Amino acid sequence: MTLQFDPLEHPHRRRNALNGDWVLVSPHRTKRPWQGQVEKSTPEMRPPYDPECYLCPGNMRVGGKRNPQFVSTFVFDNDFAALLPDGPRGEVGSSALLQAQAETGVCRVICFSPRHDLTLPVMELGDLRRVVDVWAQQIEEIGARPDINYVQIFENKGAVMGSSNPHPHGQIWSNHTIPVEPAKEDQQQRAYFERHDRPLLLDYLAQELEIGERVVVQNRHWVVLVPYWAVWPFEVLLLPRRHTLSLPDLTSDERDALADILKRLTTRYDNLFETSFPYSMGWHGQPTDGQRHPHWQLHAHFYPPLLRSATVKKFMVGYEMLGMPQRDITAEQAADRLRQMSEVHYTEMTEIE
Ligand code: H2U
Ligand code: ZN
Repeated sequence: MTLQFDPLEHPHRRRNALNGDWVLVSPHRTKRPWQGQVEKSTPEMRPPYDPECYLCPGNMRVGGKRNPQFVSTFVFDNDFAALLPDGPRGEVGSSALLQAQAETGVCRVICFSPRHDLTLPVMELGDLRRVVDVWAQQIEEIGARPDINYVQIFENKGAVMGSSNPHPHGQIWSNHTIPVEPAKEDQQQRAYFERHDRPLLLDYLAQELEIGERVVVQNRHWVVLVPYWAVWPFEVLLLPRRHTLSLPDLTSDERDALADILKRLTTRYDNLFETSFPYSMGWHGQPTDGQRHPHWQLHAHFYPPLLRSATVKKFMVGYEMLGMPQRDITAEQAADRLRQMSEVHYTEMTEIE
């Protein structure tokens, strides 16, 4: 008897159309992953101002510089930058096996708010809109430099993701060369565009909207979905509906809608395990080499490590380091779970007696 392949039952691998990688999916391992108690952690109380915080207004940073009394967002050059702007150019390649290239770039830190106790889901929409504007403005400003060809904006949230400070902040690292992940996406999107004359992610979004089962939340300009090829338990992709190459191209209305969807997504995230949900998120858009890259479609990735509770997280070890990434809970189950979440933040819910 030959068995019919059922992706809801049988181990399989899925291809990431955006970067060309594969992920192993083992749905049979957790038929009912949501049984059992979800541990609740007591919400961490933070003061609106922390005299010890190097990101709070008016405070001294580690390098000896003092932050201004900023009232909305604040951007500064990273005091411990991983890339430096004015280095030499050059290559050494004495053998095919030993190659190096000089790399230069600009690294900055963005404070999302002067308030030490806030996070994206509990910020006001108007303040989130300012964060969107700063992201766009920074890409424009740094990307205009002839020595910078890619600007990577990201946020590491939570101690498990290596964030050094709970004050709401993100980072910018920008390079002369295009980093590995966007370079893979560039290649896949370019190949698809050459073949189909349509941006890969626009076609992908159309299919996902038609199927519906991996869509988490949407508004007039944006869609959040758990990608078919997701590796992290509650990984999502945030996509504009319109063909958009880069954050600075967003209209004012699209930026307002982005603030809305960011708040709604991150609120759902926090509500999942009633905790400040950790993740690394970041924006991918076209390179800033001065050319137009119509095969590109702007998007953000959210990669959260939590699996079952505020304390059970996924580790990329063993087979995943040596073979390929693997997941038990399927993308469809994760999307369903996120769809069920309230858009009222758990810290702001009033108990019904
Ligand atoms: P993370 O929370 O993701 O670690 O980001 C904080 C960044 O802030 C980090 O890259 C920088 C670190 O280099 N930093 C400063 O620029 N000045 C400081 O006084 C402390 C930390
Ligand atoms: Zn602070």
